[in-house]
Amino acid sequence: MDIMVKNEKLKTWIKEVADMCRPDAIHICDGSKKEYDGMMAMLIASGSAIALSKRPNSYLFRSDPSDVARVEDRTYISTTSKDEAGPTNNWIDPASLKATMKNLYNGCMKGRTMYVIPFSMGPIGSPIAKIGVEISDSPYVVVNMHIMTRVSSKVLELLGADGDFIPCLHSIGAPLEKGRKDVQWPCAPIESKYISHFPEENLIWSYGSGYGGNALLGKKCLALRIASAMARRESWMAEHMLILRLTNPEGRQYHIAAAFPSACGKTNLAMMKPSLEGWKCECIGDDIAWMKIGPDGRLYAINPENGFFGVGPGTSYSTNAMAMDTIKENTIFTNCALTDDGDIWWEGMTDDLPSHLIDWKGRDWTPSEKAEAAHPNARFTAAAAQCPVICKDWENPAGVPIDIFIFGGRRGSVVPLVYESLSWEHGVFLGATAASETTSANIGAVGNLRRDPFAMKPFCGYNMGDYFGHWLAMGEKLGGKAPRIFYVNWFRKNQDGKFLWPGFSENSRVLKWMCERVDGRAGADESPIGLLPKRGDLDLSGLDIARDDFEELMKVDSAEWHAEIPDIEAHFSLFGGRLPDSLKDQLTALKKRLG
Ligand code: OXD
Ligand code: MN
Repeated sequence: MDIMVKNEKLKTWIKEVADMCRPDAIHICDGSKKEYDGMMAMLIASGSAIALSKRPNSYLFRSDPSDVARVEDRTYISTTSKDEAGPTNNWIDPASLKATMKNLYNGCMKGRTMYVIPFSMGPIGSPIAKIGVEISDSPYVVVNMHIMTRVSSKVLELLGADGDFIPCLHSIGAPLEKGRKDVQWPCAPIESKYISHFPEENLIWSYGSGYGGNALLGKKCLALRIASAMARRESWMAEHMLILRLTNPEGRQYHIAAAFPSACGKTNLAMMKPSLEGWKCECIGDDIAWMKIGPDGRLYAINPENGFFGVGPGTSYSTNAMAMDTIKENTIFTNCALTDDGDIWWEGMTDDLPSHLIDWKGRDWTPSEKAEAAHPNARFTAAAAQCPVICKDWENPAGVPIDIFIFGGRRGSVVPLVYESLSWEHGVFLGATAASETTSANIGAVGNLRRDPFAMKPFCGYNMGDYFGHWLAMGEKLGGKAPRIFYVNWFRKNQDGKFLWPGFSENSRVLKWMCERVDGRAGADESPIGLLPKRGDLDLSGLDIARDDFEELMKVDSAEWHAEIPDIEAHFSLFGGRLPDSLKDQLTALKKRLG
């Protein structure tokens, strides 16, 4: 350890954690291919990973059935005052949360190796990057962090003796007694899982889960919850947004950042193949955007991640061919089904069902089975650089200038395909009131409507009322250079429950209208909720959509919108005095426009 770790804060922290967690060994990760291959060999030998004969250098993991998604109920923002965490976060005061967790951490790594993972969010050494160090007793976490972040001994060099980093402590919470054989996916029971954030000291403590955002602490914990609190202090933005570059047939580029709740199609949109002739889409990121105002006064975005942790089910060559090509090799799969010839499969991947599979729980599966073969939140982990449409500027430390923000969610009714905000303040109102039917990215009921402001409800590291205020303040700073704001709903259904809009590549038609709005070349109709494209404004050439269906898709029904108001009022009332006046004014104005 002394050879590699020169940083005083890191040395002290490693010692403190080792004294508390009492691992059998300590391994300082260097991020090399040798390290990755060695860890995978060990994971195969222990029975945790299965090498896939059909996909080069790719592996399947199966988690414990109790540990399959983020655990929002067990996720905490621990600030000195409860009000600082706000009404949308779980809160326990730092002293008692730390006391509880120290008890859990006490001896929790016995029988295991403690990995020290130095990583950079954003290109190593770039002025916008942030350095984190995750300590974890999960080798699965190490291999995933290798893909999702930049793990490297260069990070330690950069830290030098006195550089600062964000400490991210993780344990699966399953000490291994001497002589006991390990289980395939060790973790702690749900009631002792804690995913804790201490934004006042830029500190993360996670215990008990090995899955996704609970355990890969660079992603939701650092790049969103901790970063959002830093961003507010330092006047920038950390958002749950994909970033894409759209180029029109004349070669003009537009950069779009879009916030949708988890498992609502961010990865699909980020890698979309436009159905419109001559339009091109390139991916910069599929989940997180960090944005700063540049020297020209515009807002510039970077993707702090290095890979995609995408939802498998529903991904296919017809819905997202670019994702399918991204995961052809060098990919980690979690909770997918295994085919008889050594490949993975999930619901929606192919039209025909395989005649036999091993399901995500390791049991035989045939099409007569009622249960899904892959878990609905089954994931792939693959390097962004493998994406065939990754933008050449995706690692440019200067970022890309954002022209358009999109908010949205999954709504079977009420909300039309697309509309534009009337102003920045109205756009912030649209973000603040965004609602979506819940998905399996979180443990809990699926399909219930919930307000998920800016798709950040599970990820905002401070009082959401102040977060709304931060958006308004950023708008003031950006002035006339602020991105235009739109709201979309790809998921509206007719009375028979059929989707009214084909989605996927056809969403390029909606993006084209937005770009033309930016250039002042497309028209719109005023409606009580915002600006809607008229039929002629949206390029529907070559698309077979019945006139009635289109009208249904774009319908703004006053009675339905009136019925939304009490829910918006109840949502706003949560924030009490922290709700900015301008959002109250927006609600009053909406009511007035609805008549
Ligand atoms: C994700 C999520 O994994 O939002 O990106 O759950
Ligand atoms: Mn996400």
